[in-house]
Amino acid sequence: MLWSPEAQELKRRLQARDAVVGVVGLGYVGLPLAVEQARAGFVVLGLDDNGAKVEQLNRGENYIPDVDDEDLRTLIASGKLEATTRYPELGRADVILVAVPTPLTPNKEPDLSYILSVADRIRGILRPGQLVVLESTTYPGTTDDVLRPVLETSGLRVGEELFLAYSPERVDPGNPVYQTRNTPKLVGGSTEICGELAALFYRQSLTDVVRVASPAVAEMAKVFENTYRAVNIALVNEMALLADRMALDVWEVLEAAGTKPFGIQIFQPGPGVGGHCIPLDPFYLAWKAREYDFPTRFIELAGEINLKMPYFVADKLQAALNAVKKPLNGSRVLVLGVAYKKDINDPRESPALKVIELLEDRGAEVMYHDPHIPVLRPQASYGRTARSVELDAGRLANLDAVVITTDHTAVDYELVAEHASLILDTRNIMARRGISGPARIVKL
Ligand code: SAJ
Repeated sequence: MLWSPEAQELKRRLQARDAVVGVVGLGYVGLPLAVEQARAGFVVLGLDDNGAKVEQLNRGENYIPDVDDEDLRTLIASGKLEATTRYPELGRADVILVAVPTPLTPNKEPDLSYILSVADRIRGILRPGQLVVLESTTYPGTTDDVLRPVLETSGLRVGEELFLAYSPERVDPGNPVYQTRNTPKLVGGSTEICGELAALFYRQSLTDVVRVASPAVAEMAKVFENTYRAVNIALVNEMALLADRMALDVWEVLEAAGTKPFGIQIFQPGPGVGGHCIPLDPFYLAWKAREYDFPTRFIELAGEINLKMPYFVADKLQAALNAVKKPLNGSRVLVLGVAYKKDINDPRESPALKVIELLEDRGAEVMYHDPHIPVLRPQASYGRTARSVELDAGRLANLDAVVITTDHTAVDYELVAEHASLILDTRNIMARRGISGPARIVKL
């Protein structure tokens, strides 16, 4: 393995930790990553197109719950970390990490526009001796077949003067145990030397770095991780649909199955699948597989079942109201929790938004309460601004139903059970809290 002078110089800088690290995209992946690299001793330059975020960061103000406020303030004050919107400043970075969104187009095709926009804007400032690492979740082949050609229009050759790798983010927002620092990190280099340099870089800040043969192996592993979740969540959701038909308690069935000490991982049924990963990433693989005449039926079926769940929730509520001779049309309903999962403040792709839309379409008067989301702004799946209402005895007593769509910890479920008349619990939180009434509680 022949190390070019540029590769040797970069290796030295990484080992001495006097390399400058650029992080493009300062969201729930990029900011924790930037903080981790700065804590490891690198000078870090964060880059984001959102000027307000950049100003907020440069004032030492944090906006990502998984980042410690004090850590950020200290790193900004010490000059170890700074943010900018100006791409030319990345010219001084020895390492450039790219953590930008990889959404889907309206007809569920990969949207690489963010990655391509970054590639187009950095290729002009690339210089010999830089390492570029893509972290965004994407289909196998993106790094070598899409990103590499754009970067090489700079005239720099990957593996000689320029180094390229893929290392998927594995951030589980809100996870109290696994954060950026202690989550094993896959690294696949476009060439052997690229892989060596990328692994060396991450080893300076993370506890467990796993080298794989190529970017495509790492890309495929990451998409598989999220496909695994989407398929298994869909499986328990299908069990919930079937158990409902059979008048069985799916939660009891799954709890029983979960007593098996080996060979099973129990997922939980719910109102649907939200977030910016699980509903989207598997379709990156499905799209790529079509190029090989390969129908990924598990992915399509999982998507179909998970998308059914908000409709099932609306039907369940309609039936529960019907049992007390109340039409859903005209009923006052409180949706409890609009974040896509518990104890976070992110409503993206949240199934609760679809539930609200369906209930309103069926004539219900819907309001929401979410302790982490005081204001719900218009977004892809939700057309207007709404404000979280307070949970109080008077309001609860004046409702026809409460639908628990997100099982946030910071909610007074006893108060809800005390004053509401009907609760549709799509997360089984009431049973988990040992609450059985006096409200009538219907489970998914
Ligand atoms: N959900 C269920 N039942 C379950 C688990 C989840 O209905 O048993 C729902 C959640 O309520 C949520 C959605 O699925 O709406 C996604 O849940 P998630 O826990 O996968 O949440 P994400 O997308 O924030 O995080 C995932 C990471 N989660 C875990 O590994 C636990 C991981 O797959 C990725 O690191 C991350 O997406 C990503 O960035 O790709």
